[in-house]
Amino acid sequence: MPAFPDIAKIRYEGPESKNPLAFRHYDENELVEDKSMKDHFRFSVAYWHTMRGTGADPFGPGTMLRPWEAETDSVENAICRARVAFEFIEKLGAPFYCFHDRDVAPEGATLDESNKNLDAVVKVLKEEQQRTGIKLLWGTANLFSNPRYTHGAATSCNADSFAYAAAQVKKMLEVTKELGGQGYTFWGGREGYQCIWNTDMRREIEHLAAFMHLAVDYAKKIGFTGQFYFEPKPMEPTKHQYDFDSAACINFLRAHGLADHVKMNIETNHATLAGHAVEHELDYAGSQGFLGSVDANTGDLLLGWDTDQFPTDVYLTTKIMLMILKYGGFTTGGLNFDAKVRRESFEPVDLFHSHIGGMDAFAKGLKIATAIRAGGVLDEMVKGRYSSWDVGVGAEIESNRHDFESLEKYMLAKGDVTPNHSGRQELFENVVNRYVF
Ligand code: XLS
Ligand code: NI
Ligand code: NI
Repeated sequence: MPAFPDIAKIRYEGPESKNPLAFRHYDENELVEDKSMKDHFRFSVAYWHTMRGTGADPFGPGTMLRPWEAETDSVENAICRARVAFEFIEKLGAPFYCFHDRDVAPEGATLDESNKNLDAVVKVLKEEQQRTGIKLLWGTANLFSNPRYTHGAATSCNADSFAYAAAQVKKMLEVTKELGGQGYTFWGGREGYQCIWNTDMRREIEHLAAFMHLAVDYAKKIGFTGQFYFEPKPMEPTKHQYDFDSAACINFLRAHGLADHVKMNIETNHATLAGHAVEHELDYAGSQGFLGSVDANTGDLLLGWDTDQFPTDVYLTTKIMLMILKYGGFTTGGLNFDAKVRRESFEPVDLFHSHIGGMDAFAKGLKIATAIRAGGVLDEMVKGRYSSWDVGVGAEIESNRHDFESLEKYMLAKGDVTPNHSGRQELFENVVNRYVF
């Protein structure tokens, strides 16, 4: 029995459509810069929010009406939920999904039982992938919910937590490979600390690096060739996470010999928690050669936590798409909606509204971004701003033809710097707006 009997496949109807269950901008086959929209975005549905989100918050229990959910979390129920997930993703028309091990199957009384539960559901996921053509963008393991990870997983003070996490990631690498997953993400749920007095930071960070090396080695051993991602988040649940932002993560990867194996999975709301805009994180990671994938969502300016809302702000999606295009587009990665409907939006149809809104906002953002690129005005203005580096002393410095002595000599002869380059921020902003409205 279908879970969404009244909802047909979501279609593109064009900007004039008033149908809440249609796309107005996302037309998966439309070519933009010689690539279909489907291939630009590689949209993915996050199993944990869309299929497991209950709406619970610290002040009250779940509110979501999900007629397909049974009272107890059995394997049988997990299988039924997996079928619902694919009905949803197929009707939505997203080509990918992502999940944690514990999202799709219940944890058993023992590790062995948990693995068996997972295998039973993975069989169904594989069947559904084959039936629909929907693919796994990346897999991951939940190394933060169970009390055994109270102090973290790889960075726990308890070595057994590290060992248990290793067993879980081993299994999830096998599962991700089995399902043809294109990547594997590390998000350090509790890989950080609450109190620096009780923390041996150097030791914890080294354990995290050792853990990632073990994962890379095991992937090689079993022939899993997907891309590894590291997802920055500065805080929540811990006070300070070691994967704070792109700069901290990339430093960590380089310092520990992991730079060739791991790229970044950048999440909008995590960037803002770190005091950055997402475009900063994307530009930083991209310029360093580490841009891999994106967890698409947005925060709320007035709430200081990871609210994981669906992105509907066209400025935001324009900025994200400008960065993605600047760095050559996605290869293994994609736009994973790590976003959830609000606690008050408890009906199944809200799951459609939220994803449709996000996909349309990205489609519009892509069109604006490509128009900005085609216009070439912004690029030209930026290039002009740095023109002193294209000739004379600037070009000489860039090609390593100077030292401090020669530069002193140059300046003694020249006299002083003429401040003749206005930043033109307001003009830059106005130029962007020419394309937005
Ligand atoms: C939580 C993270 C998480 C990761 C996957 O804040 O965003 O959902 O994306 O573990
Ligand atoms: Ni995320
Ligand atoms: Ni998040």
